[in-house]
Amino acid sequence: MSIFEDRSEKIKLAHEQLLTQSNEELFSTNGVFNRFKNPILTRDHVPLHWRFDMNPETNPYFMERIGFNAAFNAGAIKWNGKYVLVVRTEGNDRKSFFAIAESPNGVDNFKFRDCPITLPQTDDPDINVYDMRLTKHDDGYVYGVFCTERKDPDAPEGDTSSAVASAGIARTKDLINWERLPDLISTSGQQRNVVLFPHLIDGKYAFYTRPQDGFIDTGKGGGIGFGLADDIEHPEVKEEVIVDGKRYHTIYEVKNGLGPAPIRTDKGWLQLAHGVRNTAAGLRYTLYMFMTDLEKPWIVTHKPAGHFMGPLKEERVGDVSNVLFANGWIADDDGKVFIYYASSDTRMHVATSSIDQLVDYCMNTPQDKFYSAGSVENINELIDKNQAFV
Ligand code: M1P
Repeated sequence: MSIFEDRSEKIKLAHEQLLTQSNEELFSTNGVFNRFKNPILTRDHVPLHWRFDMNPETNPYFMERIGFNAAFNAGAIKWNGKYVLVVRTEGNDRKSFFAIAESPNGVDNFKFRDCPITLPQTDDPDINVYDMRLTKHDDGYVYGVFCTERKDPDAPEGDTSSAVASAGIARTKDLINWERLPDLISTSGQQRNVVLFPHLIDGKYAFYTRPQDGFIDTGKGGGIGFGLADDIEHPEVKEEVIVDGKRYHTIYEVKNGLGPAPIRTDKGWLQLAHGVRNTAAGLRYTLYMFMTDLEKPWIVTHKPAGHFMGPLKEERVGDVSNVLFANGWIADDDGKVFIYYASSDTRMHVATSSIDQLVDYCMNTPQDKFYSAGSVENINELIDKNQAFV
């Protein structure tokens, strides 16, 4: 057997086993959501024909020609009965791009489509693109709003790191052909974590934003914002109100950002976001939830204290360790919710819950009182309430 045959056979078999491996729901002590045993997507799920030259004549050692580093931060949508993720796929060359992976049940058997998405460019080409949020809008399009990153034109000579982040927008009616619209114009210097709301408000397109002064530092900007744009084909948000600001000594003290487009419930909009705090070991990203008013989705009505989900065990380690990030979830008609989250900028996972559980979590978890004494008050209230039951 030739080296080519030996290696290609082994690699194809292992790949097939990985892609068809079933997942297992884990018992959850918190009762709010259930994690699953295996990540649902990793760099090893990337199709072999993106990686290897399959011709024994030109690749006798069956060596990898293009390497992939990570598969994470995926937008999500239910499409033709399938659970579809638009995955931030990152090559060894550090460039991210979008690729669709789909599963019949939402928790395993995710498979990438044959080719990545070919994203049309604006006049100012993207250097890097990532973190697409998908919104099925009333206007009949599915919108993908994502971060487009370019070199900072004002960076001093020799500074080859400074970048500018903006919100790129593409739309599709079939998840195959994408039309690129101009990038969102807003009042702040930079934007990341921008999400399109699914309905018009006062006849306008509504965006959740994250105004920021710098590429990493949100500076005096920051917080999850909200603003309206008259025209999606020339999108400009002239005014942003802050929906949920950053605050001293919280899990979102450094910055925060909305995750996926919100889920409508009869009690309000369920919102999933990430918060970033400082630690001696660097930044820590966790997920948190809140609810906003049905008619005024920029007004927070309920907000549990602290994080909803933090990085655990192997989730804590990766390219950017101690990070959970989510920009996709799917609510099924029966109320089941699939939360797609990435760990440490490396791999994708799923957790399941239900609209009822998430609403209950948001409405009945004590709110943050912002002092240790307030936290003790919350605990004592629960202890008192439990007197008759323990
Ligand atoms: O590395 C963690 C995350 O950092 C950024 O998020 P934020 O803008 O809130 O800091 C994003 O680049 C995100 O992709 C990444 O997961």
